[in-house]
Amino acid sequence: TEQKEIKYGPLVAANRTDENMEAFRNYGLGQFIHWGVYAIPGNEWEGVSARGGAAASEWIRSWRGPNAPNDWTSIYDNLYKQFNPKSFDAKRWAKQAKDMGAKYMIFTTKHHDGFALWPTKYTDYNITKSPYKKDIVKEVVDAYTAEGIDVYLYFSVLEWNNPDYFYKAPQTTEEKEKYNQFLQYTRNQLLELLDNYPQIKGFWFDGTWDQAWIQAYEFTYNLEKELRAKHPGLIIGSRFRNDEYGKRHFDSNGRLLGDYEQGWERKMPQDFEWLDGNDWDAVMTIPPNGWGYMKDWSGLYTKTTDDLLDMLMHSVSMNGNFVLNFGPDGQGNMHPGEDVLAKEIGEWMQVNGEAVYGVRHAGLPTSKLGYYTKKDQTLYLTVFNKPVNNIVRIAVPKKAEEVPVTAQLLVNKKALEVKHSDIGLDLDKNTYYDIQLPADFKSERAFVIKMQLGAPK
Ligand code: JFZ
Repeated sequence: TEQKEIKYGPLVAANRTDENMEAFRNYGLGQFIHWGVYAIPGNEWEGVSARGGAAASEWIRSWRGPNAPNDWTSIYDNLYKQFNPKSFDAKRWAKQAKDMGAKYMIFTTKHHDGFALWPTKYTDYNITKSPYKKDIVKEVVDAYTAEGIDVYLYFSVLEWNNPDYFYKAPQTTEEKEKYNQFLQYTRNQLLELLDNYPQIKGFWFDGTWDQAWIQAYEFTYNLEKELRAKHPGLIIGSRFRNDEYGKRHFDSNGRLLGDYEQGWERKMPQDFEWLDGNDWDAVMTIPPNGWGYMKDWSGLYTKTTDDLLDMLMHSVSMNGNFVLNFGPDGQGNMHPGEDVLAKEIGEWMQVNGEAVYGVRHAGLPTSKLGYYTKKDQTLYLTVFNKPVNNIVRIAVPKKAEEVPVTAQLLVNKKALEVKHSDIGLDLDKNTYYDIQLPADFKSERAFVIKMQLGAPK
C-alpha cells in the first residue's frame, strides 16, 4: 500500500520497552475518577435531568435539557462557589482503589467546563476560588502514590466557557491571535501540572476533536515533544493529537499516535487482531453513559460485578488495561453502588488477581467458557460459563510446543486432573485437553483455572 509523506506523525516508536511502559502493560486494572463542579448537580439540577445517552451527567452544562432556565450556563459557571466537599478524603479513595486491586488511576484535573481542580496560575476559574480552596489534584496524587498506585492526569483541552476557545478553525487574524492565546494557555497548564506533580506517569487527554485543535497539528506536535522532554518516561495516549491530514489516533499511514490506543471507550474490541499489537486501555462507566456523579441510578442498567469482571478479563486477555470509572458526589463520597462494586471486585481480585496482573494474550483459540491469560509457563482460564458436564476443554493448536500439564483451581488450590482427550472440533488444527471439575464444585462468580504448560507427552 502507498505510504503518505507525514511530517507530524508519531514521536515515539510503537511498543516502547522502557520501565514506565512495561509498568503500564502490567497494570491490568485501573480506576478513573470524574470529579468537578458537575458533581453538585449530580445529573439532577434545576428541573434538568441528565440520565445517560447523550446526556452524560458531566455534560449537564452543555446538554441543559428542555427545562433549563435561560441563564443556565451562568448558573452552572457559578457552581464552584458552592464546591466545598466536606467528606473528601483522598486517602480513603486511594485505600478503596487499592483494595479493589487498581494499579493505576486517572483523575480529572479539568473537564470540559474548564474548572481546574488545582491552583493553576493561568485562570481564576480554579479550586482556590471555591470555598474548599485546597489543591485537590495534589491530595489525590499524593494519596494514590502513597498506596503504590500510579497516577495519570485526565485533561480536557476543550473548554466550554473560555472565550479564547475555538471549535472551528480560527479564520481572521484576530481569531487566530485569540486561539494562539488559548494554545499557550493549554501549554502553560500542562507544563504547570508536570512541575507541580512530578510523580505522575502520564496524561489522559480528552476534548481534542474540534477542528481548531486538529488544525493546530504543528503546535500539538511540538507540545508533545516538549512534554516528553520535560518528563522522561511520560505516557500519552492516542487522543492527544492528529497528523497534518487531520487523522486522529492513528496517522494517515496507520501508525499509532502516542503510546497506547485510547479509543476503547465504553466498548471492547471483539478480536485481538483489531488491536494490531498496540497497547491500549478500555475506560468504562457503571451507568450506561455518565462519568460524573449520578445521584439516581434507578431505572438505569448499571453494570454488575460480574459484567465488570467479564470486561476486565476480556481486556487483559487482549493485552489491554481495564479502567473502571467512579463519579464521587459533591461532598467527596463515592456512590453507594460504587462502594459495593469496588468491594466485590476487590474480593475477587484477592483470589484471582494473578490471572490479571502482568499477563499477556495467550494466543490460543478463543474459548466459549471464558478468557485465557498467560504469564511465562503459566496459563490461566477465567471461566465465566461453567460447562454443565463439568469438563473444561482446552483447545491447543496441534503444532503447539507447550500444552497444559497440570491444573488447579485458584479458589482452593485443589489440583485437577488434565487429560488429553482429542474430542472437539477442528481436529485437523487443534488438539484438546480436558480438565475435570469436582462434581460438587460451585462458584458464585467466575473462577480461575491455573495451568502449568509443558511439552506435550
Ligand atoms: C469524553 C468526555 O466527553 C466524557 O465526558 C468523558 O470524560 C469521557 C471519558 O471522554 O467522551 C468521549 C470521548 C470520546 C469518545 C466517546 C466519548 N469516543 O472516542 O468514542
